[in-house]
Amino acid sequence: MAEIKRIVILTGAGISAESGIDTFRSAGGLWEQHRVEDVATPEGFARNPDLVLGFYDARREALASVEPNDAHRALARLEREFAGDLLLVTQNVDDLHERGGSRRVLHMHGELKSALCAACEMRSAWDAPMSDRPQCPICQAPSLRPDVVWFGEMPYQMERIYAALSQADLFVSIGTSGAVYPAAGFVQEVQRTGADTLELNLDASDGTPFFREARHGPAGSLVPQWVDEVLARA
Ligand code: BV8
Repeated sequence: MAEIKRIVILTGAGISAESGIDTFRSAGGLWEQHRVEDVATPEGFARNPDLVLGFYDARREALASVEPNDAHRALARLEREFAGDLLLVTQNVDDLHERGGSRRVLHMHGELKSALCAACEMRSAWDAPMSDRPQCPICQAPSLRPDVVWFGEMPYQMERIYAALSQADLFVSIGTSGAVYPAAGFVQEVQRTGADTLELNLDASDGTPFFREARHGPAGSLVPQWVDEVLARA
């Protein structure tokens, strides 16, 4: 087994499921409770900002009543103890990776605890509702929106992600359905370089066929087990 020196990890809603955060596509999941077009597109925000700000205010508030789980903590341990390069990319807008101890987390779809001002385009750490149209801490305009990437918008730090994928020895996907691009296309990017690929997911995803190895089960047990293996080998 070739020595693993550079790892890129992609996580999705499945890693936070055992913490009590709804995933998107599961039965009763977020996309069953709300139409994607209404709550997660710039057009939906323009049409009905109260609906969208309320949707994200509720998800931001709910963060106070959930805790990171063993999968989040195991990835934080990997960051601390792995001697090689590690890039943790998440599609999640929750803060459970950071509360689990991870220091370097790339939120490619944004964060609930960040506000983006539509007037000055500056970002501010934000942990309060937006439905009452609070002022931007920087320009005072009442034009804050959730700092999340909606459908049709460009995800964050794509150059940095593609650069790391092109250098990776191993790409690991955890708790994602592989249904949303460009994230769902990362495994094929890596396949082209001949690097190794591993999926850790509750069940088969749209991307499973592209992974050299797939382990199916809850992230709370699969991820600590896999991290033990990597650190034992390093
Ligand atoms: C863009 C933030 C231009 C907001 C989100 C190519 C082909 C077709 C379509 C497209 C394409 N390229 C672009 C598109 C359009 C679109 C897209 O992909 N549409 C889909 C529906 C077909 N993409 C976009 O619009 C993107 N922007 O393309 O800009 C561009 C083009 C090229 C390069 C650059 C830019 C922007 C997409 C981002 C939208 N914002 N979230 C918010 O959170 O409200 S997407 C959101 O859904 C998540 O962030 C995530 O990305 C996505 C999927 O969710 P998952 O995290 O995977 O969750 P899901 O519920 O689906 O699955 C959970 C999985 O976990 C399941 O497999 C389950 O089995 C597993 N699981 C459950 N419990 C556990 C578990 N696993 C382990 N343990 C458990 N306990």
